[in-house]
Amino acid sequence: TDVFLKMEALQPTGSFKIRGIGYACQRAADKGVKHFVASSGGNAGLAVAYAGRQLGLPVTVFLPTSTPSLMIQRIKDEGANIVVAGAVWDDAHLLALEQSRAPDHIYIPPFDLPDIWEGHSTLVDELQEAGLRPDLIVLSVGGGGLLAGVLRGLERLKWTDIPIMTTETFGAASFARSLQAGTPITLEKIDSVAHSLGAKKIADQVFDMAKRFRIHPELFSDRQAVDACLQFADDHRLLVEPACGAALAAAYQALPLLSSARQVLIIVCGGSAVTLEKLRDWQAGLVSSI
Ligand code: PLV
Repeated sequence: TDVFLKMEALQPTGSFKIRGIGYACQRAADKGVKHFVASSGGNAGLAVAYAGRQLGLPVTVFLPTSTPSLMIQRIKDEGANIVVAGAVWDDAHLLALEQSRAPDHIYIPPFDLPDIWEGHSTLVDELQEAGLRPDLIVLSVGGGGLLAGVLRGLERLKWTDIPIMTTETFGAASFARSLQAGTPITLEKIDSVAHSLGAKKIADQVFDMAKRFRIHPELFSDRQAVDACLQFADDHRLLVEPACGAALAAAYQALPLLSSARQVLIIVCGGSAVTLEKLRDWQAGLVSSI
């Protein structure tokens, strides 16, 4: 199997988020919006802060208390105002929505917005430009924005036969559990070090889009996701979050679906809320692989 890596970790702000969020912010600025309000587990907020600075507009980011201080600092360094509120992203989201009702303000959510999916879909156009038509795509799912973008891109190219392996951790499995239930369900809590996958519920529209595709949901333990990040750092000299480690774990665990494919594309979605020390601490504190 040839494994190709789409290195979204190398984007400005360290994740794929700037594709869709940059596009959404640019469109809003063109329409005369004067202030961006965001909620985020971290990476989406960093992307909004970056886009706001590029566009010369102020940004306020609502973050849950689970956001690591290094991420808060990174967002501050982009010049954004920060409000830390609520235990998980869903709480921060409700507060940000409220705040964005002010005149000329717009709410930029982390994943549930068609403009964001449109921006993310450019990732698939780049595959075509590079002459790569994979026979399996592996990607992580939080609220489903990355998945929606990829599905949108595949539909545009009429590549809808390409199967998708979605990866999550057991404690943030809102998409896999929803597929099982046949309807989007809300998790009672997020229980994973993959904080960036921590949306309690997948976007409804994304769940509906996914029905038109062959989706193979896979779940990994936090330990497997963290181990994959550390292995990846050794192999490719690049740090990524456990949210991304979940996708990498599919390869490091050599899942049969990957071994039977000819050309696999793994989206290395990245994530800035990570240090080598943090990964090592997690690894030391987590129970062995399930
Ligand atoms: N993170 C969102 C949602 O958090 C955020 O606010 O930053 N990989 C990384 C590194 C991410 O940061 C995210 C999303 C995902 C994967 C999942 O993307 P999604 O939400 O579009 O499925 C709660």
